[in-house]
Amino acid sequence: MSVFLQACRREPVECTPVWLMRQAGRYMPQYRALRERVPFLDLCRTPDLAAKVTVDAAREIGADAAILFSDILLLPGAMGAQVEFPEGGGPAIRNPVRTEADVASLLPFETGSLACVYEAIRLCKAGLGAGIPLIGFAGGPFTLASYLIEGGGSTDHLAARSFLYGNPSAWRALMEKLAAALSLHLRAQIEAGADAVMLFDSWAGALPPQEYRTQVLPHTRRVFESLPPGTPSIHFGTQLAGHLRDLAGCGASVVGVDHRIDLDAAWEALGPVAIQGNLDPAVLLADRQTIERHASEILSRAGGRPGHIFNLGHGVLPRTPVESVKFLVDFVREESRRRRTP
Ligand code: 1CP
Repeated sequence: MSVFLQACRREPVECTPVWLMRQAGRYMPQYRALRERVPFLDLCRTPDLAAKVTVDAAREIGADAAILFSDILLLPGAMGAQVEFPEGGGPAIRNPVRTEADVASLLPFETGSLACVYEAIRLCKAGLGAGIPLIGFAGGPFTLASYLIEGGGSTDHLAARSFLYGNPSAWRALMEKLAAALSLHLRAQIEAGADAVMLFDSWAGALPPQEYRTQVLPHTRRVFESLPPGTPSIHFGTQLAGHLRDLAGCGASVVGVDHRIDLDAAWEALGPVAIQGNLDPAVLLADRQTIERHASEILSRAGGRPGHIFNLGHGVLPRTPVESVKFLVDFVREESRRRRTP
């Protein structure tokens, strides 16, 4: 079995598995060249192109796992949100959710509307072979709700937070709709061949722990609990240091943490789950010695305990040199193997 899947199960491994969020993306010249010709959503919706981007990126950097090239906003799009990715700007939703009636008019998700995603997964599996596992994914309930309500990206998520406080029954209905859709979407990805699935609840840290615990987490847990038993699952979010004790019970086998917390402190708060993280993506803009020093520190904080998957604290930054990414991946593999050799 691959070191990535072993680590998801907290089994001992010969070296620490490593992959990077956004490992297929704008820091890669081949990706930028492809994007000159193909709009982002077309790329996501064309199975052979999405699969090629996924497989090429994982192979080029030597990652221990591939993540499907897609986007979290495809699912809201399949539920009636008019999602656009304007060139050079963040995503936009032209018909944001602002009232209880807007929530009611979101369509129930049918997997047939994202058949292109499942086809891309089948092609990825054929291209990757048995050696490199594939991660399928979706956005977490709070993060999807935030894009739907804000009508795009947001730094403070104020519209989403005030919707939660001001319309508790509509919020609950929205969470229920999203959780049902997420469960179907993730299960269809697993059926198509994804070896593990990940929920990116990237912005859930915007909520106070009490609200997160009561208004979001039960829905997240229901999604994870609906997956086929034994399927490795990852929950990721940023700025969740105050939520870790709650996240320990989210139902995922792995919790991804960002770089705003020490890995060992996070693991202590989480208890017996696997952990993924957590190098500051900005470290990859520095020289090799600096990359080595910071990656070593994370390996030391993991302390050789089973169940650590090395990753960044958030996605690879577009300015990152490809050579630095490859250097990091090789370094983590070699250094973690060296530390395990008596
Ligand atoms: O080429 C381009 O200009 C598009 C840039 C881009 C890419 C490469 C977007 C637009 N999405 C993606 C791919 C993507 N998105 C992946 C592919 C797999 C990988 O290599 O990791 C994944 C997992 C995502 C997930 C995603 N999309 C998240 C969660 C992860 C995170 O970064 O926190 C979020 C929040 C989005 C929304 C989104 N899509 C794209 C952008 C620029 C954004 C963020 C905008 C914002 O800040 O609100």
